[in-house]
Amino acid sequence: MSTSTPVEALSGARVGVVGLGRTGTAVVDVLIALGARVTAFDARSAAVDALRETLGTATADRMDGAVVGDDAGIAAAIAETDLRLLVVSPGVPATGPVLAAARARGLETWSEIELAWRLQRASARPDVPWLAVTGTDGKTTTVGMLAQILTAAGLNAPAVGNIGEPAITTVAAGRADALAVELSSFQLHSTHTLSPLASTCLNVAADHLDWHGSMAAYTADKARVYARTRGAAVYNAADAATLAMVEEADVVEGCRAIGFTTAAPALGQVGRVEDVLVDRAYHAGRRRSGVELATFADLVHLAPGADADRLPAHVVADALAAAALALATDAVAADPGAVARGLRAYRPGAHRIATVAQGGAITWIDDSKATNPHSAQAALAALPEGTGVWIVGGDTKGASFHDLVRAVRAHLRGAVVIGRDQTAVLEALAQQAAGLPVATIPDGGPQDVTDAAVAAAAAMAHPGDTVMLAPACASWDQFDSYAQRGDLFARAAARAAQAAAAAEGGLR
Ligand code: UMA
Repeated sequence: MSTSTPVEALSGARVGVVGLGRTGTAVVDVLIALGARVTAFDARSAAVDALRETLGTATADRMDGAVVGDDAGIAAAIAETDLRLLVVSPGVPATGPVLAAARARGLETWSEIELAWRLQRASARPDVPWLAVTGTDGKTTTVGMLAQILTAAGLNAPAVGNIGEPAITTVAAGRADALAVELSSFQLHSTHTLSPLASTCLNVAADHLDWHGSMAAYTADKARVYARTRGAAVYNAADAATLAMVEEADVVEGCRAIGFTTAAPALGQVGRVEDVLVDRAYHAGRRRSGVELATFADLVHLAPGADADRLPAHVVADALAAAALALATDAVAADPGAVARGLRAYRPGAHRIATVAQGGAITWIDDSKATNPHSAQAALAALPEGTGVWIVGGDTKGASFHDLVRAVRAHLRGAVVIGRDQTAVLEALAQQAAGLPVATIPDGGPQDVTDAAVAAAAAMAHPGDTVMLAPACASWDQFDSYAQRGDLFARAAARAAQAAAAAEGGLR
C-alpha cells in the first residue's frame, strides 16, 4: 500500500472519512482545519447530525458533503468519488466492503492514528515521543500506569488512543511532552509510518476474529505495533508469540528487545523478586545485578481488600510492562524513582472489576470492560466456589465460550444471558455447565435489557453471593459502549441493593 501523501499535501485534497463516532468526529475537525475537502460517510444519519452539532454549523458547512448508507452503499459511493485519501474509523472491519472498495481503487487508507502521527511529525514538536501499547488484555491498565509514571517524571503525558481520547485531538492541541498510546488491532491495521520510541504487545488471545477474518490476521495486525520502534521493543517473556513478533519486527537500528516477567528477571528484562519490581534491562550495572524499581507496597491499592498477598499477577505484569516502556524515555531514565511514584498515583478506570453496590449481603461487580472470554475468566475465577451470578453475553465477535465456561463453572451459582444473538453463549453453558440455572433476557433497549438482567440476577443470588457483569463480549449489539453498559448496570444494581437492604431491614 502506498503511504505517500504528506500531511501538508492535504490542504485542498479530497479526503473521505468513514465512521463519525469519537474518532471520525475528531478527524473531520482536524482535516477541515488543515484545509482538506472532506466527505464524511456513516451508516447512521444520526451520526451526521451529531457531527454537525459537535463541530458547529460554521465548521460543518466547510465539508464537501456527508453520505449515509449501509456498508455496500458507502463502498459504492467511495468507488464513485474522486478521493485522494480515506481515513477509516476503527469500527470499519478489515474484511468488509468499504476497505475492499478502497483497495480495489488503490486508495490510500489511514487510521486516525496514522493521521495523528503524521501531524505530530509535521508539527512544531516533531520529536514528542510516542509509547505504544497493544495486546488482547491489560492495555488500558498499562497505558494508565505508563501515563502516571511519565507524569511523575515531570512530563505532560496523557493516555490517548483506544482508551477513548483520540490521539489526534491531543496532537492538534500541541501541549503533550510524550504520549502513552493505547492501540487496538483495528487501529494498527491502517497505521503505516508510526515510529514509537517504545512499544509493546502485552499478550495475544483470540479476539475480534469477525473483524479481522482469522487469528493469523489479528496477530499480524497486533505485531504491527513493533514496526519502526526506535528505543525499546518490549515483549512478554511468558507469551512466546510476543517475543516472535519482536524478533520479526522491522525496528530502527539500535532498538533493544526488553522483556517483562513476573519471575526473576534475566539480563535484558524487568521482573519480580519476591515483592520487589526489579530492573535488569536499563541500569548500568545490569550484567551483575538488578536494582529496585518499586515494591508491592506501591501497588497494594490495586489488590482486593488492599491485601498485597492477593495482588493479581496480571496487575504486576502490567506494572512491569509500563516500567519497561517508561524507562526508554530520557526523563524516567534520569529519575527511575518515578516508576514507584507513578504506580502509587495510578487509579484503575471504571468498569474494571469495580464493586458498584452492596445490599442484602449481595455484592454487585461491574466488569463491563471484560469484552472477551479471556478477560472475563480472570474476574470470575477469583470468586469463591458456587457464589457467582454471572451476567454474560453481547456481541460475541465470533468467539467461542466453551473454554471459559469450563474454567469458571465451579465458581457459579447461575448465569443471566444478555445479547441479541445468544446462541454461542447458551450452547457453551448447555454443554460445559449442564444443570446450571440459566435465565435469558429478551432483546431490547439498553435500559430494558439492564433492568431485566439485574432483576433476574437478584432473583438468583443468595446472601453472600456476588453478581458479576463480566459479559465476555462487546457491547455494540445492544449498547453504545461498554461504558454505557457498565453505567446502566451500576445504577440498576444500586437500586436492587437498596431494595434488598430495605427488605432485610423490614424483616428484622
Ligand atoms: N460506522 C460505520 N460503518 C462501519 C463501522 C462504523 O458507518 O463499518 C460508524 C457507526 O455508525 C458510528 C461510528 O462509525 O457512527 C462509530 O465508529 P467506531 O465504531 O470506529 O467507534 P468510535 O466512536 O470512533 O470509537 C473508536 C473505538 N471503537 C472501536 O474500536 C469499535 C473506541 O474503542 C475508541 O475509544 C475510540 O475510537 C477512540 O478514538 C472502544 C473499543 O471498544 C473503547 N475498542 C475495541 C476494544 O477495546 O476491544 C477495539
